[in-house]
Amino acid sequence: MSRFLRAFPVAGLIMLAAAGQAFAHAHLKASTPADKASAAAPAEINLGFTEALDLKFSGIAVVGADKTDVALGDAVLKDDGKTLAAPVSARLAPGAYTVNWHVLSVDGHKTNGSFTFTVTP
Ligand SMILES: [Cu+2]
Repeated sequence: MSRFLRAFPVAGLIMLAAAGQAFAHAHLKASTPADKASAAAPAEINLGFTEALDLKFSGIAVVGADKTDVALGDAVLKDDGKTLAAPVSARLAPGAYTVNWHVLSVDGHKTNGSFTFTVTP
């Protein structure tokens, strides 16, 4: 025990809790399509996270350049518990798209983010 922790035990606990949370949150590790990728129309949006997710409170939305929502099938959680995927219902026309995601990791923390990709002709 350092002198600091003896003098400020509550501050020490808060610091430990904050450090634990930084590692426990689900961050997007990899995706298909990848961030800023130019690729053929994807059949599925696939997002790999650093932590296991709670499917019930996790979701993916894709928006086209004209702000219209792209129809996706129901999102599923892959066997590793960390990969969220949703089938793309219709073939995407060439153009720019934004993926918006939100997830709840099993530690109870919510994270969200977005990235873009381009479908080539
Ligand atoms: Cu967390």
